[in-house]
Amino acid sequence: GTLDRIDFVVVSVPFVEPFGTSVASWAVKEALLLRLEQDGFVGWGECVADPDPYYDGETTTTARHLIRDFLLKELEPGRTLGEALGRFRKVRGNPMAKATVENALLDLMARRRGIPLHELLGYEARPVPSGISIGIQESTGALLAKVEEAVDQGYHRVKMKIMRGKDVAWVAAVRERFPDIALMADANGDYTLEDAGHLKGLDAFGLTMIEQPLGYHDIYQHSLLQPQLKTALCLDESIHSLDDAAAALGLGACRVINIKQGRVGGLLESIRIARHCQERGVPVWSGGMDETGLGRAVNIHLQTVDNFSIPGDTSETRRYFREDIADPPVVLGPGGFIAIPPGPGTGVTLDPGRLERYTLHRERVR
Ligand code: OSB
Ligand code: MG
Repeated sequence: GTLDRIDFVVVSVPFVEPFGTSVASWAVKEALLLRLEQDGFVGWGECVADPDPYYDGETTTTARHLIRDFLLKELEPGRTLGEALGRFRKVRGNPMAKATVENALLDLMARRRGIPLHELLGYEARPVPSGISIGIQESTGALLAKVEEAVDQGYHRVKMKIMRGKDVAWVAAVRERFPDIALMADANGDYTLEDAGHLKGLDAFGLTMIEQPLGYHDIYQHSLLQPQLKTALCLDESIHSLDDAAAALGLGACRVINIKQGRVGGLLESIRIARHCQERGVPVWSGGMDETGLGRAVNIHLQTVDNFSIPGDTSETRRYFREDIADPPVVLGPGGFIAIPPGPGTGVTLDPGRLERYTLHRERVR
């Protein structure tokens, strides 16, 4: 059926502290939200693009353009959800924009049916493991303090950001202090193949994986690096679709894939990737994009899918925001696990007062 109303809301929610990678540092979470209303039901989608092109080429502004001028057109009355999403194929690239619309439609559909998102996708609820991604720190002392806090809180795995000049010695310091934790490192593309010898130095620390050491769009050079390392490589930035994932596995470029549902065009493509990987014995995990509670809930539902067998970037709300726009907050339950928010759709609701407070821009599309 037709949608009664479509709105964009751009929010800017301050982080508790800036989040730094090898490429950029963000002090606030700026996100494009899409609101779809039909017959009194409302579905929301959060776009994972940043306002800048420093993690990926898409931005909140390009996503707004793609959604408004190209993707929403495909949601014509009489078309099923599957038909409409199939039509998105003719729009090249822009998976983050596509995922935003898909997420909002799936949330709307699940709410109409009165069922949780994971059930709409066909998966059963289960407790989701926790993981934390610790940004680039000023000193190894500061890093050790962050890791200690995370370990005390019961996180199942710790990911530390690395970059040139803050890598082997920093991982060594963490590993020496915490010999038994599940630890991994994410370089966000800071190295080249010429650094292979240096990166081999990371093999000594029993990392569960090294995420995206080489170019942000590269698969081939990772396939040359992987055989030189004992440690499994994991691709993040380079994977935008099932085709990319198939290329990476076919070339032996990695032994793990980070699925960020927003980066690969949505939940349905994520499930296709998870299956493809499962058939080849490659585990996947759910990467985060520092989402608000809305996008984080989507990632939690996704982790009910088979083959999400490694803890992801799913952390407590309080680690990102003093005040979030969504309820309920994500908290670590018994054993460090996270419960799926109960209720229809994503299970989270946006608080009108907080949404208003953090809104930068609103646009009624239809
Ligand atoms: O590379 O995984 C990444 C956040 C923003 C952009 C890129 C990345 C990240 C994270 C944080 O690592 C994950 C999270 O806690 O949501
Ligand atoms: Mg990453």
